[in-house]
Amino acid sequence: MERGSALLIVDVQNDFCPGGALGVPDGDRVAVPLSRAAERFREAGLPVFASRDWHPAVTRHFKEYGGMWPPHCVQGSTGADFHPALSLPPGTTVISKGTAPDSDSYSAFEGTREDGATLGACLAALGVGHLYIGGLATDYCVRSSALDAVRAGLTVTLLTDCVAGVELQPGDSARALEEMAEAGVRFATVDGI
Ligand code: VGL
Ligand code: ZN
Repeated sequence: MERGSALLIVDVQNDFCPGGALGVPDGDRVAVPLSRAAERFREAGLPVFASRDWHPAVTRHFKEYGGMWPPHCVQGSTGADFHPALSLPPGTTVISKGTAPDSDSYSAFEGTREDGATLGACLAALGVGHLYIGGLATDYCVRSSALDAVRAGLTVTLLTDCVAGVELQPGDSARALEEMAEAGVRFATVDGI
């Protein structure tokens, strides 16, 4: 958590938690450690970003329109709200993604702040060189965001005690972790940073 670090909390939303439209096993268990991480970043004066999956009601991301997922995280729905156990410090920047009706947009780097600025532009403007990432889901949006962060030239640390995977196929999360490691992503736990 040196100067130039930032935290990205990926998609800790009701629909990705048990009982939600696309419940990730143990998805709710990342909320508490990520809240702790966010508080530590805030105390250190470091930026915190929280992405949210933010889909229109009709999108090719959903099964009924040719995609692979049941409807989830529809803009303005309760399922799209951040999980109640996730506490975001004042000043957290929300990044919305998946708003285009014709793409999956798994990566938070395809998302934008309320004023339309991309995540990449926000990070660059703040001089962020090291991005810490946790959230949901390991095998989709976390994976995709971490790989994009590496491609953007950032040092990336994945908080391994703050992620959970969809696991459509058993082993998907483990494979995603391997892929991230090969790309140069570092691994740490919240208490180790
Ligand atoms: C996600 C599946 C569909 C994610 C989003 O946030 O990982 N997964 N949409
Ligand atoms: Zn989605």
